[in-house]
Amino acid sequence: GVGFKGLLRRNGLLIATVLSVVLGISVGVLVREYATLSNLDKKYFGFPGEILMRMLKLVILPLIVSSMITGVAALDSEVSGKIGLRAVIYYFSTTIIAVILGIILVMTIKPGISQTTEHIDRTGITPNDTTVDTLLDLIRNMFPENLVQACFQQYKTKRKEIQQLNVSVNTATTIPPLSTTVLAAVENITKDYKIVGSYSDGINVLGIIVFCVAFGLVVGKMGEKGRILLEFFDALNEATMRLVQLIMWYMPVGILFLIAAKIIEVEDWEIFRKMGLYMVTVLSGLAIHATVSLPLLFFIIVRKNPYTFTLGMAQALVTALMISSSSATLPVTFQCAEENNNIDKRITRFVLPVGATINMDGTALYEAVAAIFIAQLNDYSLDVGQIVTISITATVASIGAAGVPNAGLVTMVIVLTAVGLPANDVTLIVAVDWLLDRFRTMINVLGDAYGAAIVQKLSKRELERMDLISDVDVANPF
Ligand code: DAS
Repeated sequence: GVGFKGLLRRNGLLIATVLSVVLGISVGVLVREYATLSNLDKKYFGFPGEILMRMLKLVILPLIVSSMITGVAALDSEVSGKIGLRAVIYYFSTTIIAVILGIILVMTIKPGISQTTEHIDRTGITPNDTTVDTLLDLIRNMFPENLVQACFQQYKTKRKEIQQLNVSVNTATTIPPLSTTVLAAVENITKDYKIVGSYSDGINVLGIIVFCVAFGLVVGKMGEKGRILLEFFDALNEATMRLVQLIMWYMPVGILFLIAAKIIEVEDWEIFRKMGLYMVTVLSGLAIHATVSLPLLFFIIVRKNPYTFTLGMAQALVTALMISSSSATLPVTFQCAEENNNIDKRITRFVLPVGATINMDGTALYEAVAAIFIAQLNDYSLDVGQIVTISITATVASIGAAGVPNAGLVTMVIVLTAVGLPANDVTLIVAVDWLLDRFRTMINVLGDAYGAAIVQKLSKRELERMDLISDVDVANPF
């Protein structure tokens, strides 16, 4: 009846996307088992998926610029200050909750105890300047010297080194001793900061956000004179969101090939048995955070059914699961938050881009678990002080991680060096990172969406007051 048809129409795209995931996995498994594909064919398999990633990344820049500027300008500075503060308090508290959950789980399940690796002499790595450097660079990234360069500079991101790390796991029969190569490679990635902080595959997101907040505040105060700018960026936002709707129709196709190619490409499935308990620890932490901690906080503050809200975000969650990038999922997160969950544009435009860059509950939980797992692997007993250090550095590292694939893996070096753990065990973690990254990215996106709903609820008075005066206030384009 109407019900089913209505459901199909409303969720048609979501159903098609989920079907394409299932189809993609089965095609991937079938091709792996029964087809001998040349490297060339394997590359072709991934091509439609790569096109999807590129389309989503392409709209990140106009989307962030237009939504941040209009979002900030629509709120006067006092209100945007309050909303920003609420958002930051939410980000910190949910991230800390995630880290504590992760530490409790890894200390009880103890995944690292069961698997022993030969003792690797910890040549007493002392916390080096990586942590401080990364923090300084994070701040440095917020003030790009040149906006054009920040918007369009193409980086060679260091994902290649991570792939090499992968290779070293597959080929190495034993975990390499504290080899300078691995340590140097991972440190080199961190030093390069192409992933840490804010570079999401070609644009410096954090730098652009800081500029847009300042610019939006100034334009919002220009009254009639600023109107032309506000209307321009509002139209740009509208146009970009329409573009996103078109991209979303291509999504099922792109996702099918993306996941199929990934299944075909992965060589070593053996590692999943070896790292099984570790993965269970991470995945159960993420699951509890997503189904208990966040919904509880949501229910206490928003007083609505959190699971309906999560269902409204499903398209964005599946996207995040498939492309492991919060930044590239941002267009879909906007779409779901505004269309399905009716969150006020004045909130989403302001908090979603910031959340996608600095609010990563999944990543923080993952880094705390991985660090303690590595300590267990090396039967390296951590004292309370080091546990506290891990929770702080995991939080900072998750803020420092950009919304791109593998970012959480790279910033984990900060956590490891902070407690003097051998960073070379990262090679073990790397081998399963491509799968765990998807799930932690999904939780990152869910945390951002919940944040928008919670901040909106906490800002109800300000928004209502603005609705009252907005009829007279010409500068407000909404
Ligand atoms: N993939 C990152 C993201 O987009 C998360 C991570 O790497 O930890 O959120």
